Amino acid sequence: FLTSPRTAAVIGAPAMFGQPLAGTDKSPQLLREAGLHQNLAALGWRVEEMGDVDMTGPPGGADPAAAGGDARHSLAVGAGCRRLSEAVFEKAAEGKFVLTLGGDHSIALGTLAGVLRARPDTRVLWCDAHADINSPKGSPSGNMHGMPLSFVMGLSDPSTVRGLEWLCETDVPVLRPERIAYVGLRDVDVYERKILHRLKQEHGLFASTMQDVDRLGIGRVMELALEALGVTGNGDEEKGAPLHLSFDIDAVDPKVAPATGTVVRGGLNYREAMYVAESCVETGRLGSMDMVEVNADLTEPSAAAETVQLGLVAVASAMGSRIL
Ligand code: 6HN
Ligand code: MN
Ligand code: MN
Ligand code: MN
Repeated sequence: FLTSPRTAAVIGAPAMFGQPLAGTDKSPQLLREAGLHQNLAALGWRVEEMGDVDMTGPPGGADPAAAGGDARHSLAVGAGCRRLSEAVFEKAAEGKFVLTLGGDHSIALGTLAGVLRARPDTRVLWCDAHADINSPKGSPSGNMHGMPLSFVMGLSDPSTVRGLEWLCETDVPVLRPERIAYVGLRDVDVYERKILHRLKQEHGLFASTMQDVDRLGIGRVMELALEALGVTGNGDEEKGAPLHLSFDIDAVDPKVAPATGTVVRGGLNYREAMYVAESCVETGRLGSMDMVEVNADLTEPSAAAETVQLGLVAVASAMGSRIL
């Protein structure tokens, strides 16, 4: 699927309407300014910078706050994600590695729609403190960064949400529960718990928690996750399914990654976070990645800079950075 294996398309998705706190929209630029391109070039990548997708709202500029209710700002989220999905689709179809810089996690609605359309066999590693599988009705907050998987997995009907109609009109295969694996979970809502239990029982969904990391260690957890996804890869580029890594920085412990909007204590430590990225690239199947939920406006500058740096290093790890 990577016909242009050493070319990485970098797409900025400065989204903030999937949650209530301004600042996630600045991250693509902060990650670039911190040296993203130089890092990727040093790893041997040819970098194709696509700039930022407009994530602000529907064409014509209707008030993004006007739509929503159970799915807040759905017009803005939907319109932005539609544009993002087109950009991701195009680059994935060209056989390039697609790196998308969020933005809040609602952008995964766009990245996954694009990558699944181009590479229907895609498997997803979801590294997050949260399950992001709420339906508009089940969500306690109405924030769409907690919902992307519900739509991409066909659990909520996009045609019922203003701004998301395009998702059913486009030829995007549904992401089946067997094709997603969670790592880092520790804050799951009541409704989400029901869904995860059902998907686990009926489809063998792989949903690991921080307790599993405690018990088994990150090495075994990642081994099980990738095994469940069927991407234990032996480096054979011809065989096996592509892998997408959706990396929510709040998967990492707030002591290490404080600059994010929904902090939950008891997260991955620095090395565990790197290990997640490293074991993804080691499959030889990783073809796309999201780096999301960095919000440098929420802490004092040095803590924010450290979080941006962590995001950068996680991207580098996922894109082949080696200790030895
Ligand atoms: N994220 N489960 C909570 C909600 O509001 O639905 C938190 C979601 C957080 C989403 O961090 O990407
Ligand atoms: Mn998330
Ligand atoms: Mn999260
Ligand atoms: Mn099934």
